[in-house]
Amino acid sequence: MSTAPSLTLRGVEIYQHFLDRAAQQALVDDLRAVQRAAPLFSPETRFGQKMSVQMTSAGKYGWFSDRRGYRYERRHPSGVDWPPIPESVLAIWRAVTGLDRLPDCCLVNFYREGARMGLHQDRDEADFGYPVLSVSLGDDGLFRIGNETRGGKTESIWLQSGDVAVMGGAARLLHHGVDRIRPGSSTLLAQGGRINLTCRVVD
Ligand SMILES: O=C(O)CCC(=O)C(=O)O
Ligand SMILES: [Mn+2]
Repeated sequence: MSTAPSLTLRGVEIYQHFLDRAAQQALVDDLRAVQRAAPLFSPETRFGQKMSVQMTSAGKYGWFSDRRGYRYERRHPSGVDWPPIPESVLAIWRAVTGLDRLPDCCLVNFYREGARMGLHQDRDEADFGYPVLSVSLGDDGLFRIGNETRGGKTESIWLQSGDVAVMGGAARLLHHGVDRIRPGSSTLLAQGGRINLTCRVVD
């Protein structure tokens, strides 16, 4: 593990190949347990459209969306508590951010072929002083980074399995999204696809 980003794009710090194959595999195993406790679901946007990404969460809060809007919920839609954030994920947070404060939510996004995530800001949290940390596993994902305001020029980078990205400081509120994944680009996930973990301090 290194603690300096290998590249910075618009202030987003990207640690390429941060996790070796064994660490990626261990994370996938831990996430399987998370998904058993809190199965993946397909939320609706506040406009009533089903999102192409499936998700679940671990931690004190889970991120949720439906026609009432975007928000954090204390429980999975089934009514069960979200499972705790795996130690393997917290270890990445500690190593990269150096913070004592741990994330309240680890959102797990699963992208099958054709899934995408439109440009958005992460702004459902109370304190934007804390960074957002994201981990990529499985197939490559084309990550687009824009500006704090909507519109304008954007830049993209293919995030690969084992890459970690941090949006903090001046980059905390940049618009970002995933245009598409590259199916078959990784052998990590037996069923293919891409997993993204997004860790955030919520309260
Ligand atoms: O999948 C990604 O890399 C980004 C996910 C994301 O931006 C989010 O869940 O808010
Ligand atoms: Mn986001």
